[in-house]
Amino acid sequence: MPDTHDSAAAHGASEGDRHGIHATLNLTRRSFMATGAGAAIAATARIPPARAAPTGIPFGGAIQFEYFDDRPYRQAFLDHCDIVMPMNELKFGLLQRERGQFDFSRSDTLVDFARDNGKASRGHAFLWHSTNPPWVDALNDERDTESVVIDHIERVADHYRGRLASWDVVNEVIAHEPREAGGPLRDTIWRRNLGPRYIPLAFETAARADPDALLVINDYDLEFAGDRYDARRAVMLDLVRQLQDGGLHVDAVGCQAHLYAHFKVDVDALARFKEELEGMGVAFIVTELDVIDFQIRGGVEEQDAAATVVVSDLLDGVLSGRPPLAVVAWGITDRYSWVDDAMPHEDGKPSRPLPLDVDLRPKPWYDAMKARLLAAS
Ligand code: 9MR
Repeated sequence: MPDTHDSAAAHGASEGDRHGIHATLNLTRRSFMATGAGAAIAATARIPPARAAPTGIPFGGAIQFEYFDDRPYRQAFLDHCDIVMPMNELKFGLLQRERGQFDFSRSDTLVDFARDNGKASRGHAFLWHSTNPPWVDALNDERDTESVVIDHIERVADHYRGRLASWDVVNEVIAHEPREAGGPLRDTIWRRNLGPRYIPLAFETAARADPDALLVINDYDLEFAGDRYDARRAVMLDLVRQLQDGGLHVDAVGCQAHLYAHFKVDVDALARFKEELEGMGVAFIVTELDVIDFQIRGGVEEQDAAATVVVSDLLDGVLSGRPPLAVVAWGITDRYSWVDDAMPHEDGKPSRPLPLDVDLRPKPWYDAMKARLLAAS
């Protein structure tokens, strides 16, 4: 999970920092693009065709293997979603716990469930800083790390070729506070051993391994109002530009949209960000929507009212310009979510992060969102 999500407010940057964005952007073209891993992909940007246009913007949910035996839970994905994707089961540490030994059993169960029921699915994620096995965290040699990246992406993409519509190629590569020393990229095992070139290396390998999957760069905190969020949007635009300069395809930017109910979405900045991406031929996808309401006082009514505002603001930004590829929620019901584990209410009141409550009843914000997605085809 984003390591310091809960302290986002504490990271509010000083005015002076704002001017440091580009000064700290150490992605020189040379270091960034030195992938050394074969021919570059054609530079033509492609906006993927909108999917399922006649029935609106596709809605999805992330499903978890550990709750798969809960039949009503499973059924809720079939009742509500066009896309059903594994939440955790395609992460590095779950697929390749031991080096060279791949276990696709859990992820296959979920991807097959989606496909057998006529649903699309998507992959999350080839490279992340979290949920890596101990042997990955112990890597310390550049060439060795490079071969691990290439081998993992090739094996996994190959296994799922034709079965996943898109892949989060890299996840959360931007530093939580990108203007701090060491930014703008997050310090990860991949960056430590390979430098920033691990990002184009991952995109190049993924494009070769599954040429038909849409390739997504996925991150959080891209939607709120404030200097740190402006900085994160700027870094994302720079990353996409540099990947394209190197001849690589980025099909879409994934906006996780873990929405703090007490924060303000910057609708205009989000719309502008999306428009800039569209200008570069890059689409937009909401990948991990949920509502984080631990700061909301009162009861269910207050929680749902705050959620309605923050989700509606997000949609105002996201639905301006071209339709997003999809909106995917990070779960489906409040029965199971990371939110209460990571950011519980002080008084022990349950969070209400997801489209359906614990009894699988739709929230008002979910009904409103579904109507807007349907109308936006
Ligand atoms: O919701 C996921 C939780 O079940 C896992 O334990 C955790 C660690 O793998 O990851 C959570 O999902 C994260 C996602 O992969 C990336 N963005 C933030 C999500 C919430 O932490």
